[in-house]
Amino acid sequence: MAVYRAPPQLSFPSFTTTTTSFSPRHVSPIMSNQSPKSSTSTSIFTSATKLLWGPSLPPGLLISTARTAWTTVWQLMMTQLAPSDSSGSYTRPTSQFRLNPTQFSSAASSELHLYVGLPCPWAHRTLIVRALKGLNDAVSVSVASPGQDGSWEFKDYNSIPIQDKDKVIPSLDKANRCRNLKEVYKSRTGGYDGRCTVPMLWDSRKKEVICNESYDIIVFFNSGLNEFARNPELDLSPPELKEKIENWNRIVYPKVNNGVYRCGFAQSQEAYDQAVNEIFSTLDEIEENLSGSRYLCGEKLTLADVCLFTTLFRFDPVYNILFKCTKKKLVEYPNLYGYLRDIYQIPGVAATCDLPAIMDGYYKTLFPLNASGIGPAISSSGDQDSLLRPHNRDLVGKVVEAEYAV
Ligand SMILES: N[C@@H](CCC(=O)N[C@@H](CS)C(=O)NCC(=O)O)C(=O)O
Repeated sequence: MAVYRAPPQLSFPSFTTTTTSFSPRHVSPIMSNQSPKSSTSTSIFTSATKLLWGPSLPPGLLISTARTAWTTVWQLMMTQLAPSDSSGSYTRPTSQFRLNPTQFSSAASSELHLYVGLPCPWAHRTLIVRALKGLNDAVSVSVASPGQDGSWEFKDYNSIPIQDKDKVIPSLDKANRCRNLKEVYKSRTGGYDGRCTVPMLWDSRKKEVICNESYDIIVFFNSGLNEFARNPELDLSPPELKEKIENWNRIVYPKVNNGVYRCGFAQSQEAYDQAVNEIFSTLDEIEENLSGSRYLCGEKLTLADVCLFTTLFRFDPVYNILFKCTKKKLVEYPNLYGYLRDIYQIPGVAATCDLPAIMDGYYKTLFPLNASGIGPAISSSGDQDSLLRPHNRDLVGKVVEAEYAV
């Protein structure tokens, strides 16, 4: 397992805007509407401005000064939040701990523990495959929350009554009792001072990071732990579909999964234009495919669907607004929106989805994109209850066959 030392990059939970911590279970999914700026601080600010510059300040000067200052600070923050190339396109740092599941033969001698954060779409993949394969007992989980200093930290939510025992909720660190994820990474044999990302698969026996790349982890969960799985017969990457899955991954990862980040973190108009056009031309292509196919690769749910799902789930409430993926809303794509509901309704999946935590994670954490910290009201297409409406996707592909049979 190769370990690379990357410069510390702040990619997801790196900026916070308020000092109040937000419990997803105590507020509605529509987010708190409180601005962090109180009327007292506003009036102090107004008085200070008048005192310093007087009422006669030429507005042009104020605006151009503020614009220059803000743009400079914004660029500085964006460099930290989202490393980009010379054209202003976001370049995602590579994961440091990779896993080749075929080479990992010591599952029986390891004690597997998964670190996740609920807002993170990459971590969400691992929770879904863990749930579908019935690995909840074999792989314990700790759920970190975005902390005030931008790192992932552990908070205790045990006092909140939860009806669904499989519902994944923020927690303390159950494997290492650390206060934050950085401490866990640091405690590995040999130490560590690179990016501390979720998801991260940990071996509690050897005190070692097994992997922090989501796709490697879901491949491993799908086929590497069947002796411990409650659903060993479920194969989300059957040999006959492997090529199709890889083809879809080659499109969906850069253009959609990472495409939304390339859109939201773009630092030039050109970079944004390219990313946004690629997202929507790909969604158009998928929409077309889903008119005759229940899932991406046919009638069976595969790893390619899991990867697409976690981005689609966040699309209307987050990416469409915060990341300016605005050409269309997902709800305007009938097949994609039905497909989203179809997967959401598969037993086990909804328990891994937490819209309030997602809203909180994005709108309050990504400071350079949303300095006020205000969360928007979301349309009903984005809320979790509307995803329970019938989808009728089980008929897709079959209607055509029936027509031919007549
Ligand atoms: N390629 C990684 C990406 C993981 C990732 O970027 N996770 C973000 C949260 S969405 C994170 O933990 N960022 C923390 C940081 O960069 O400090 C994967 O697919 O697992």
